Amino acid sequence: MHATAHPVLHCGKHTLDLSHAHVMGILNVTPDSFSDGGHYTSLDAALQRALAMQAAGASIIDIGGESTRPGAAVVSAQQELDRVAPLVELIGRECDVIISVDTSTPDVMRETARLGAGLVNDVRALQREGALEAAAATALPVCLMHMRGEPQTMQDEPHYADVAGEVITFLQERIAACAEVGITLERIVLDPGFGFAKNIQHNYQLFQRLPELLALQCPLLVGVSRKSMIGAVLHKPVDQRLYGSLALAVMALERGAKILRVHDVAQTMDVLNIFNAVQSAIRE
Ligand code: 7PM
Repeated sequence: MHATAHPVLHCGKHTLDLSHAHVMGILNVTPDSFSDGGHYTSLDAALQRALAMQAAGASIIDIGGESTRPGAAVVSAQQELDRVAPLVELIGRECDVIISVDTSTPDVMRETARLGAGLVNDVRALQREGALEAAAATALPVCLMHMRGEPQTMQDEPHYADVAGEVITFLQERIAACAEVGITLERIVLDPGFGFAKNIQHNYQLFQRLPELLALQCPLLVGVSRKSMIGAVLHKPVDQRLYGSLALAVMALERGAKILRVHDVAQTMDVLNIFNAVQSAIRE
């Protein structure tokens, strides 16, 4: 069930086996802590978090330099690289996980790939000038995420006639753009972009219709951990959204997601391992 045409992702020196689902742990890079190119204590704290996520079962660690959060300040390519490069180097050396770099910046894609990153995670789906070519040159897989506009303004009354249909059309167009620069389907991961230019109803409609995205023949990444779509239903602040996040994790797996982007790796691994136990019982 839900088999994509390509059962593995080749992420540099690592291979991600897509016959089962995986957890991508979020490594929060606080904007100020690496502005000097790598303060030892901040770098060490990040490494400790990365090691803990690896021990808890994460297959991928997602490192963000330029903040993708709504309303976040724009940083220069050099600032972004100064923040993220020391981490990619350090985690690449000390951990045995795939490093994903959350970036839309061509130079950051190129340089972090050189330093050992295994996945390009672009919330702008390679729409920035030169991003398609840079991603193609890395030879790494790319995660194409749906968003409309820019993080600063994307939540200003987004409107869709058919949110799932429009997300699918957008992702199809980005797949076609990738094909033109030689990024083929076996290098593409798709992400509907929960919380990006979508209101609460949009997010739940899209989540319900996640299986329709499987028709695009690429593995699906879902990032809902602690997001406002959970807060809006539960009326709970971000630090009390774990059970809501785990509920959506189960349902994302049921709907065919192959990568879950989460803050709480150990707890999500329990969900994933139970899901896998049920799945393998079905197949026997
Ligand atoms: C507010 C909104 C705060 C969003 C933080 C976020 C995704 C991502 C992010 C995602 C992929 C967060 C997000 N979300 N990359 N980067 N998919 N591929 O929760 O859903 O960290 S930022």
